[in-house]
Amino acid sequence: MHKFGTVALIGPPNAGKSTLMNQLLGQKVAIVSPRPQTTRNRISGILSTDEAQVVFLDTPGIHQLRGKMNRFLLEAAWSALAGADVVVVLLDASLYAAKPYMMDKEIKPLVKPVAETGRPVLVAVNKIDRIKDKAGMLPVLARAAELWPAAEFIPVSALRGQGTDVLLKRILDFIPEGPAMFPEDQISTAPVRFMASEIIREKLFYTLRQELPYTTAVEIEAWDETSREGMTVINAVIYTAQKNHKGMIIGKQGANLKKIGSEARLEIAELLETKVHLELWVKVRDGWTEDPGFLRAMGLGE
Ligand SMILES: Nc1nc2c(ncn2[C@@H]2O[C@H](COP(=O)(O)OP(=O)(O)OP(=O)(O)O)[C@@H](O)[C@H]2O)c(=O)[nH]1
Ligand SMILES: [Mg+2]
Repeated sequence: MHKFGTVALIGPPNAGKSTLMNQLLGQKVAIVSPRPQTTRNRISGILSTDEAQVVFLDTPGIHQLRGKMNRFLLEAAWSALAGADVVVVLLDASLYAAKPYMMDKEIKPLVKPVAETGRPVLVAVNKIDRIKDKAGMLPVLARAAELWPAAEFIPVSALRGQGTDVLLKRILDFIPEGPAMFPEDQISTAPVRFMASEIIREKLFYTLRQELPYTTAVEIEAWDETSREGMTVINAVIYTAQKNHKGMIIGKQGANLKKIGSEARLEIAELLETKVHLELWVKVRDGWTEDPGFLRAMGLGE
């Protein structure tokens, strides 16, 4: 018997959704950063084994922020619930152990929309590796069970891979019978160009301070595999919504751009399994985070 199904990964920002997807796939598909609102799209990751093919949908974190881009992010997140066979909710247990008052605020907005899917709910209580005193988990689990009586709770460390085998086994229990829909070696439905732009965006999160990454979007302008033997030449534009951010993004004597470019180039080369020449440009696009046309052009929003 072979199984096929879809799993929505949903949860508050920074809970570890993208980390969990990468861990379950054993390969990096989704970008990860220590800062909230890293993921901006619904991104698929495909796990193929002899017994099953499972499509995971990583999503932007559910938050209460305003603005057009944030509305598009929420739409992308909620849209993953439609058609999912199982919903996996990620929670950051280490955050709640330290700040119990965050729990109600972050969990309550999730319960009703998830319940309305009528699908089984597995709650992955994540980042347990960060909780030194395991007794600190008990009040977190108790309150989570009160807020979400219908859910099943599974402690995990998405980063270290603790408990993720138990989670995967439980997910598979709910995946229906069906043939594989994708070739065995296909890891995502996202095009490589998108993945390259995401890698650049990830490096922005690691290199730039404060709100700078949040004003940026990345567009691949040129992708040339033929002009130079054994090399893919990529031109990418980093858009910023604010004029005064351009210089800060580039950095002193281009230091930031150089760092972002060289880190991204290495990782894109690994993804493409070829040499890569990457050129980055920074352009100002006033207020793009409020411009629906531009947001759609960037793949944000349907
Ligand atoms: N210690 C520890 N850190 C983790 C774990 N899972 C995720 N992290 C870290 O938490 C941060 C956020 O992880 P992401 O996977 O980007 O979180 P996300 O839920 O996808 O965040 P958004 O896309 O912003 O909604 C990163 O610094 C991860 O390395 C874990 O199990 N243990
Ligand atoms: Mg993410």
